Amino acid sequence: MKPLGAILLKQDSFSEIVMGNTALVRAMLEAGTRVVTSYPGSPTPEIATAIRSIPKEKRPFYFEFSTNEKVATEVAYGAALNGHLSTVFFKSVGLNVAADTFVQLSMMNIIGGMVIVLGDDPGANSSQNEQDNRHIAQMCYTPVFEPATPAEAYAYYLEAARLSVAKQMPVVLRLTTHVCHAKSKVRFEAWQPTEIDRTPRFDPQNGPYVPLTAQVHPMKRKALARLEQVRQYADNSSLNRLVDNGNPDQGVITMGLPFQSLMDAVQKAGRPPDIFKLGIVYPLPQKALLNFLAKHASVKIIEELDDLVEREVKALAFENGVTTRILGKSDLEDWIGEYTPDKVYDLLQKTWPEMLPKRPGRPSSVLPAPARSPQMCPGCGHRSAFHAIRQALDAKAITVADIGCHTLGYLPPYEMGQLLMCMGASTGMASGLSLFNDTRQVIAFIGDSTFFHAGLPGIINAVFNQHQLTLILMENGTTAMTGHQDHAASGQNFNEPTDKIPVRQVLEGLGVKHIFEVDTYQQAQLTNRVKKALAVKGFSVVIARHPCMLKFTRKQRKSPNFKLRQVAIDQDVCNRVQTCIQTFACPTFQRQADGRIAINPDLCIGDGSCVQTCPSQAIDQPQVVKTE
Ligand SMILES: Cc1ncc(C[n+]2csc(CCOP(=O)(O)OP(=O)(O)O)c2C)c(N)n1
Repeated sequence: MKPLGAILLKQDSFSEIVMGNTALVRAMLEAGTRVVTSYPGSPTPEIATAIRSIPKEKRPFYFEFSTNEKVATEVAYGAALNGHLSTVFFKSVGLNVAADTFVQLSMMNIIGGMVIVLGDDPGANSSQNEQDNRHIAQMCYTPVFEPATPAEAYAYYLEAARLSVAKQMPVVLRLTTHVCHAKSKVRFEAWQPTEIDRTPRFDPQNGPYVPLTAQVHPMKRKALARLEQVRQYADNSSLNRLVDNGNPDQGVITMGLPFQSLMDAVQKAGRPPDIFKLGIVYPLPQKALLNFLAKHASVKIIEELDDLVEREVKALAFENGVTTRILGKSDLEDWIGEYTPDKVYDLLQKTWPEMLPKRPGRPSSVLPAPARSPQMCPGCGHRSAFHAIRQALDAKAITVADIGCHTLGYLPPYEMGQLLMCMGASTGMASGLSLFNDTRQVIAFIGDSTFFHAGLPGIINAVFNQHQLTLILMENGTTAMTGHQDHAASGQNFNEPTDKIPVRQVLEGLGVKHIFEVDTYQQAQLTNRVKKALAVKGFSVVIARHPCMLKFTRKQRKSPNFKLRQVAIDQDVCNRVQTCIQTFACPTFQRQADGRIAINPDLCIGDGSCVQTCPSQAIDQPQVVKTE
């Protein structure tokens, strides 16, 4: 089988089974996209994986992971002003970070065109909420396309790019988790690489680009006028389509994943409803929808998360005197979670009980998959850190988490990180918790990617306003949580090696006076340094450093000289106090039926960070167990 990069670069038309995220990359090539930027976050990082599969010298566009979503949006916007079609992609909550820039885009003449690929996450599969970003796009007068399958992700990107270039406006391609990650057959068109135009074409005459005072209203008028043009375009676009089942009584308006689920459910319907599938979810095709309403006695709106389409369709019907019965969300659960085939089946059944039989319950012989709680990897430096830091804290200490692998410190037995908000929020929240507080220690955590992403302002604030807290900077050299993307202190960007921006020097530059550094495997030393940091008057930082062991061992295992080492338990010495399980909690340690503790050979990576944690010294230093 050909490598993915070679498949993506094929010049003839072809079909392939691919993930939605991969299909997008081919669409970027075909559309002539020249600049792509991102900050990692599920469900979109595999777009970068597919980009990486194309050798750099054959990639007809520039790609970077920027320091955060706002910067990524600005880089893509700047490139578009030079005439390059550009794309920025990130996860749902990334739009909050990018928002200050994103809200301005619709007022600008984006000469090269710009597609914003948004990975929304109904179900909160890997996000701290399930925000519906259609709201934000509406607030910003920006069209939103929503595909339902990988094939549509490909086709809709191409159309979004065409529209964006034609109207010189931003267009959002809103994906949801299962459209990004689903795999299905996609037919790709032929493609010819074209020469990159290296003339910087920025011209202020193409603007205005400075939205100040008198300029704001004309610029806003332009944004609204463009949106109106897109409304008319939406009415004629084949991205909105009718599935005509010849049913004048019942119709459904839906889009995206709920459409796929609905198509599944209606297979069992005696008399299926007509379906209006929206591909452009903002602005809505008003004439086509009015026509659909007028032709049906009752219309159900099946939309994941919030009721945006429902409200607009109801308003449309009201304004036009249409008396069709419009059925929207009926209870709280309709606002929550993904619209899976089962959920949509039940919704349809509840709306029109005669249409479908009730869904049979799960046979008692089929057990649900056991719930697995998330946990840190064997050898994770964060585990050693939590184990050691716990010893330095009073029982009443307040511990504030940030987002990253270290968030898992909130789990038992570590129970560190009693509150969590969003990226970069830990130092600010901890600063607030330190006010009028002379009795409880306050410590905050932050990962190194988050430090650069959104952590710096909180730290500057803590220095500037002299807050009394200790920040633990968990430096593992990578953005571990989202799949090991490089960041400013990794010594490597997406394209090439770079100078590291050392976190210590950044902290010094920001005016942090009390900085302690330690490798997290040196647990006693770490406990000690945290105690010292807590004793400082004012703001202090402990850099708790250890490479991400998942990344490190993956690399090691590829070496021809790799030798697998593992620890062992000396059963004669072990007195079964179970510190390894109860307190250190590396998943490698497993309790046997007879009460003995064993090492799981599939998990132990032989890092030996556990050896120091056993009070009876029953864990032997790692020894070679296998040579590959
Ligand atoms: C605004 C925003 N963008 C992206 C993400 C996805 N995300 C979760 S944690 C994280 C960073 C993790 O890296 P780091 O701070 O270095 O911590 P580590 O996982 O390496 O411990 C990212 C990018 C997010 N939650 N919010």
